[in-house]
Amino acid sequence: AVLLNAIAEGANQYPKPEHVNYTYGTAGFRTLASKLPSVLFRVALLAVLRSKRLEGATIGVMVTASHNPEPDNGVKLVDPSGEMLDPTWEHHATTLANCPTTESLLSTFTTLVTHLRVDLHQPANIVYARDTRPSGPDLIKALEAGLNAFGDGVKVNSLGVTTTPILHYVVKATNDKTGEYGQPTVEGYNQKMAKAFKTLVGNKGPLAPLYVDCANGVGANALADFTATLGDLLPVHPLNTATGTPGALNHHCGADFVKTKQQFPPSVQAAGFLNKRGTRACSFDGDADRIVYYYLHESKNTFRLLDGDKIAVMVAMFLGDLIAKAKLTEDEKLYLGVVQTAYANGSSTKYLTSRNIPVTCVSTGVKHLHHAAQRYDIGVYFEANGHGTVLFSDNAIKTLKGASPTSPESANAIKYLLAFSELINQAVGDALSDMLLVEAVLAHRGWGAPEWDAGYEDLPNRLVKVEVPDRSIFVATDAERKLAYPVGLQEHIEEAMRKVEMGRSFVRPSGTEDCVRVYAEAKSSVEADSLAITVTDLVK
Ligand code: 16G
Ligand code: ZN
Repeated sequence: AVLLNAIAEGANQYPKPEHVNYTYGTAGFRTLASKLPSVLFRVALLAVLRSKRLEGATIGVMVTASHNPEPDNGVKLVDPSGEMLDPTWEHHATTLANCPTTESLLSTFTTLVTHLRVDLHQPANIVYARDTRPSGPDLIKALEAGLNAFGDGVKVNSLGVTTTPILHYVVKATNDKTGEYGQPTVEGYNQKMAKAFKTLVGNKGPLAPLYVDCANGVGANALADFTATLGDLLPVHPLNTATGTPGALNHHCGADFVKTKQQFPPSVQAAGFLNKRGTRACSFDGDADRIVYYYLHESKNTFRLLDGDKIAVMVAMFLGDLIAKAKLTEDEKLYLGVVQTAYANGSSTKYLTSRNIPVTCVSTGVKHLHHAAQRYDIGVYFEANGHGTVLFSDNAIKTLKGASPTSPESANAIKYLLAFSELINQAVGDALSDMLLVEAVLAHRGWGAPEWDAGYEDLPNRLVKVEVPDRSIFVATDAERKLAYPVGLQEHIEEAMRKVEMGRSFVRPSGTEDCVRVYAEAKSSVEADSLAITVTDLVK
């Protein structure tokens, strides 16, 4: 009763706006920041319930809207292992967020406690953070109001302003009672990565300078902290670091801009360093969980994108070579595979499968990729948009630690594989950690951007956003590569595909916006365009 009174008091200060319907989707709750205070208050309640349900395991709460424009914001929950919230709980988040009144919130809360068998006497631990958005502080206050309703029943740890992947790291490290994953702090994160990076490339430095577009977001802070820890092994030149400038966040910069526009951020181009052969730059997104690379093609003088697919292919090939060099015995054999979505460029999939690297295709959204990657000993997953990581199974780590090297080469390969497992964020895609992963592989291969790019040529492709009256009539199947509904549409899409050389197209309802997306690729740019237009017309 004391608790319910406290919740009621708080809830009254954060009433749900009328006529708004919230959904906890692939990216948590995400919308205009002004619509979110009540959601934050209620998310706090759910986070505490989840932590208590899991006997006090630490749950994370991240306040961010990633690559969205600055007026947006969002919130998502992180499970104890550092992964996204258990999908069966997403629905409870939606239910709480949509209770129209304080009374209905209280009764829903009480029902959830019973239904989810939560013992309110259990401890609860919550760690939270936000990105640099101006709406962040007020939303954090709403979150804290929800947490405070439990009084001493919950312990909180605020990380202040930090990246999404650092929050995931801290959650995972806090819950790892062995302490092996690393110290559960921002410093612990930086030290762990710096140490692994030095093991991998310490004798190859200083590396070629790297230009990093921080999207005017929180990645700028994380990058500065990390480079201070690392020293001058990797000369980093940060760009777009104006986290305090209103309107600057993600504006004409950042990973999403580069990937969707397929062009340089004007600010990066203006900096003028791209003309030097092989000079590579990369862009983080607004919360630094995505990264893409790019460079200027020397003779053609054109923009060349090195996206999530290019990263996945280079990394998988390199780790595959290391596994071969490790000369593990038959019993110790490690299976490596790549997980992609339907958005992966057809050329990348073909490149991998023709080199006997197994590829799994899953639906869009990190949780699907993450779970599929867990089925390999070493699972490389990347979305084309630059979100991804590499997962090392417990078996892989145990095997590598226990392996007896047969030569100096195999000893080195084993050492490097273990260092990669430390360098790579095992919880979630992480722009900073992925950047170091790419840099380490390039340094080992002795490659610049053009050599990395040379592996395969992307098929020209188009992504079209189509506004439709009701996107719920579009139901995708087969890892979103086909449409099950509306009945008959898939046949027409396939007919259009057959008309262009190497044509591939699919349609799926967006999980984050009120639209459907049409993807088309083909042998030539003209054919990709025409396929995209035909399929868009079919959908309208
Ligand atoms: C979310 C997903 C991202 C995916 C995107 C697709 C997470 C953390 N994020 O941002 O992985 O690429 O949605 O958006 O899962 P769409 O459904 O609007 O195409
Ligand atoms: Zn992001």
